[in-house]
Amino acid sequence: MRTRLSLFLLLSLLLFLSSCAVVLSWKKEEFRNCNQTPFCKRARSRKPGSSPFLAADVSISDGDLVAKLVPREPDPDQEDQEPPARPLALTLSAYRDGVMRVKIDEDYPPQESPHKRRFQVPDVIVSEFESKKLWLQRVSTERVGGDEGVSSIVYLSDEYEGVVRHDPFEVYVRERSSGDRVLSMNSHGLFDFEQLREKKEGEDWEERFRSHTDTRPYGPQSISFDVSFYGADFVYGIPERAASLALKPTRGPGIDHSEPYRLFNLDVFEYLHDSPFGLYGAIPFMISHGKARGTSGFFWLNAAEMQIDVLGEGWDADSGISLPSSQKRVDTFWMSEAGIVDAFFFIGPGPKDVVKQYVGVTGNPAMPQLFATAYHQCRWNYRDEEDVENVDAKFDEHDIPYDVLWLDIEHTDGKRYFTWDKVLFPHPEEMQRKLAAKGRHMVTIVDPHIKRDESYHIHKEASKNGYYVKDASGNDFEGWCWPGSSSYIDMLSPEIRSWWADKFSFENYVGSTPSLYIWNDMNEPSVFNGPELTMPRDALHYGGVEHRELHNANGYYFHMATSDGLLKRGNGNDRPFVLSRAFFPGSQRYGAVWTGDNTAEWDQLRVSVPMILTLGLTGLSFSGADVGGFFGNPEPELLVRWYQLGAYYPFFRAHAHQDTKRREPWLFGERNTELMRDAIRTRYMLLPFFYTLFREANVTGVPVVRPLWMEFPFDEATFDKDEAFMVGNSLLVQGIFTERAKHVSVYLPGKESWYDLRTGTAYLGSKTHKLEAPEDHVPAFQRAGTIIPRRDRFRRSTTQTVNDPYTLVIALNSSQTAEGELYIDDGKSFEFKHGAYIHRRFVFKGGKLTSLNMAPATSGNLPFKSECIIERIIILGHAGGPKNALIEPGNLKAQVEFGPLLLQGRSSSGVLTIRKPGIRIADDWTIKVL
Ligand code: NBV
Repeated sequence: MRTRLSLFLLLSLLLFLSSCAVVLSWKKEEFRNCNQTPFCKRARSRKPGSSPFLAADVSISDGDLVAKLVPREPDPDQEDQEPPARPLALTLSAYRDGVMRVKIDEDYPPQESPHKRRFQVPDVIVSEFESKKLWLQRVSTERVGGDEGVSSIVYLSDEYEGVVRHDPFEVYVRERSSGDRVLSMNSHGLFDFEQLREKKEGEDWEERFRSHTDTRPYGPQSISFDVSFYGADFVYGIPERAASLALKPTRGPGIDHSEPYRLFNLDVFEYLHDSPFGLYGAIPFMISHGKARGTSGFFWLNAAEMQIDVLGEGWDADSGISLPSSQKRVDTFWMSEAGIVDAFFFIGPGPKDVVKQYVGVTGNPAMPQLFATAYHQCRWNYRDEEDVENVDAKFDEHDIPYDVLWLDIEHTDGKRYFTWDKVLFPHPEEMQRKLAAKGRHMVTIVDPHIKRDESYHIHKEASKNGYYVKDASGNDFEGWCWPGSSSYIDMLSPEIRSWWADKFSFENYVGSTPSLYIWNDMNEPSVFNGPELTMPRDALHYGGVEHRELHNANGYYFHMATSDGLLKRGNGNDRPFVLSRAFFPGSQRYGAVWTGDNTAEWDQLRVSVPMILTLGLTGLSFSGADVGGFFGNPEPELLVRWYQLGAYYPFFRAHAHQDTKRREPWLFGERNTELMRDAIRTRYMLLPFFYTLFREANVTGVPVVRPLWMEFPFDEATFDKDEAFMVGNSLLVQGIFTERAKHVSVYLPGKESWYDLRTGTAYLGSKTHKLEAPEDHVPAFQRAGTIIPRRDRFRRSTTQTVNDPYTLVIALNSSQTAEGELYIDDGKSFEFKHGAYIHRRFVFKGGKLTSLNMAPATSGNLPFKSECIIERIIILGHAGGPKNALIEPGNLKAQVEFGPLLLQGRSSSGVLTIRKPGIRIADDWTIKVL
């Protein structure tokens, strides 16, 4: 008996170690490529023009255009093609603000109740979106050429209309005045829809990959179609992957063996820095941009595995299809394993319009607490309470501000989340209180795999209540993860989510305090012994939904339930902070994301920029990459450069794998400590600016960091740039991505000048500047015509800064004008939703700076008071040499100095400074320089 037990333990250990080995390096063979993925292979082999559908019975019903997609006779040349059995139902709806939606599903006759309905992802589209629906009244018909040329047309807005061409079937948006197309679907006749059907005799629906078998009880059900973006030079979006911002073609002349862009949430270890392979999250939203037309977007709400090809110019040369439009375009091809077509066409026409249209559907990014926008210190793992205390003390000793200390999986009792290792963390509440006394917060990790251990309360309740995801035979699905044998809570069910949310109450999460927030990792979900390290596709969720249909939204639901837990814990008035690794459209409503397990390499530092920019374009404005690189040991120079760049990431956190050497900022000699301190302080100094941008993202969806073309949409030189980025509309940051760089080239867009953030030196726009690469910062420039609010006093954490004065940095343009904003609230509650905030607009014009109230009178009735004053106004690029400043109301005088100024320890020239104007941030005032 004993030997049997030891043998079992040994085997378990071996299995565990082998799974660890698997997880410690990127193994291509672990993951499927398109050829090994039958639906992708089938779809990719289809020929343009092979779509078997045509549109019929077009009419208006309930304010929508409805039609049937009727199968055409099968093409005798395409032998393997399954003839479509029944018609499909198409619904086209129009929404205010430039959105058209097209849904295509099976057309179930009312008397026929199929044993399986295709999955439509619930809980993503926000309820306000429905209220924007335009009730279509009529459909007109257009005939070009013979009967085949019939199209049905509906009104979308005064400028645009939606068109359904009948045969061949095609849907597009076009400009009413010019007839120019904006976006189209199925213009190349690649639309296909594998309908659910009975299994034929002898047919084998099972799919095998490595040692795994997918039973596929419902057989083939994939969907694919082509989408064209007109007037486009480039397409962007569809995260997550480590690749360039402008998506490179994956198919077409001269492109051999490229994989399509994959959207399938996976736990990918040591990912490569330039690959179309999909990582932890999936947002099937693509944006196009071009000089001719501007910007448009296409979003497919579907949570199954997706693969997308960007088709290189000439890909359709011998297809015999020629589009009626002569506009330049980018063609793409979308394939999904299951679900329905629920597609959104975003008309733009500007980059910010498209992002707004997208968040109009999927929700605005949450407003983070102030502390969350500051610097976070993480490592796998801070060992014990003493370690936490020491690290915390060292930050103070070295005068480095930080706001949050993180605990990874080792803080738990045997990877049972919501518990503490009693030896290492015997006094968790006291530990958190000590941090809180310095205004600091703590984050602990809560992963989705639940240890199957009868003495673990979460497991006991979940198994008793039937809250786990089931395997294909209906038993609790069991997989292998950190705690050993584990099961996974089925977050698709609202009841189960609510149960999970209750686990975050202070009574249930013993040892948690109000300053503790949460980190969700492994929620793709990661299953060490599962196919491609995830859950089998035939596992079953609430309502009989197959995991294949839901997979990409799995982490989203987990994130949602966790965030709801923190909301409940704080009685709805404490803004949750939850960092998630997996994501889906809508995740922006629940918190931040990060780019997972990167490596301490220069190329990975470089790719962090396009990765974060892409996330921002697709709604996820609060994101960052592990500063320093998760795997491996960065050389001090790389670590310092990563801090210098990371200080501008929306989410700024240092993190490291448990096998790496310790790398807190004070461990690499005085000079490096100084450099890292300086980088972190730059972030703290700019926090008022960042927080204002987070609010902008919260209201509009426009991301905190932006590709250059979002701010300079007509400057073609910016369209494929992804080594530099904008913070808001005012700052341009250029990373340094090579070792011992002597020089760095920076392209400064636009006609106006730019001011070096440190020295105030002006540089001309529309020019590439070759600059010396400074050791002590990465180049950052303030755009002429903007005003940036700062706080220049250094404290231990943001909590201590609430009463600190502000500095305004005014960068004048060639007409001697500038504008900027400042948003402030209590930094933690939801009272801002009821008007408890200050939002000022600063305008410098005609030698006068004016502070205007931006908070609408109707914004609510809760006041927010601040006695904070402005202690300094710095004016860059002033033409004259004024001596005085006159402040109104009060007719007060303030001193003006002209000449060198210490900007962050460096001397600059030609700067005008108004010291101690003594004005309050909350008031209306003007300052005239005379
Ligand atoms: O929880 C441990 C790590 C975590 O530190 C990291 O940030 C996650 O991305 N986690 C992955 C699991 C294991 C990684 C090898």
